[in-house]
Amino acid sequence: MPEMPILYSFRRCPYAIRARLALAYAGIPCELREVVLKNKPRAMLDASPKGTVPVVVLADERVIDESLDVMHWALAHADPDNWQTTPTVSDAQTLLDRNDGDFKHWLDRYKYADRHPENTAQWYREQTFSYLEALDQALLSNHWLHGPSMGFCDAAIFPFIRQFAMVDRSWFDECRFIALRRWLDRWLDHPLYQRVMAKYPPWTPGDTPRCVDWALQDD
Ligand SMILES: N[C@@H](CCC(=O)N[C@@H](CS)C(=O)NCC(=O)O)C(=O)O
Repeated sequence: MPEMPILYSFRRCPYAIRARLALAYAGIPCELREVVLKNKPRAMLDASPKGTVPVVVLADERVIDESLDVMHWALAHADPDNWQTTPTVSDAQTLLDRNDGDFKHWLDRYKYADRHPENTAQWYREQTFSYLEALDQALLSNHWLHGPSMGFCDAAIFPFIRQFAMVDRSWFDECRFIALRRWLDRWLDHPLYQRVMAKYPPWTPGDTPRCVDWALQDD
């Protein structure tokens, strides 16, 4: 059996979560190296000097260090439920661009409003509403952005909405974006999500490799 890809990951990072969702879905076992962002391992920085997670190092030493690229690579390997089908929502790519652009920008300010005292947390939250509204509308007639079953955009966007909801869970649970709330609940109950959120201690060089076979992992 060829050597497994190495995945540098941080459990709560939304970019790392979307990468792990795709790897788990595609059934690609990995050597998982949990990273402490304040103390990134030398081996990770040697592979990808920009210092963000996720980073995948393949057996042939190729490096994939953008989360969407990790997803595409995983799905090229296996896509059992057709995650790559065209989403039902016509502007799914626009939603994804907005997610990684403006929405992430405001999400960071909402989450860390104390570090951005020019405005209140509530104000930062309001800046996300047009995007949340668009997602909510898209989910009104279908369970998933891709239609009746989940797909690439669902997996790519979900970890960011999870993070947003967790900033003030009681506010989110009462907010007007009802279809979006149901979509989030569907995700949070999903075995795929639960599998990729298993907790691991940080990796240090010399550790026995922690091989994660997502399919067999205990939830
Ligand atoms: N465009 C990158 C962004 C990844 C990213 O920013 N990850 C954050 C963690 S959520 C990170 O590693 N930040 C570096 C740091 O905090 O030092 C991707 O899609 O993979």
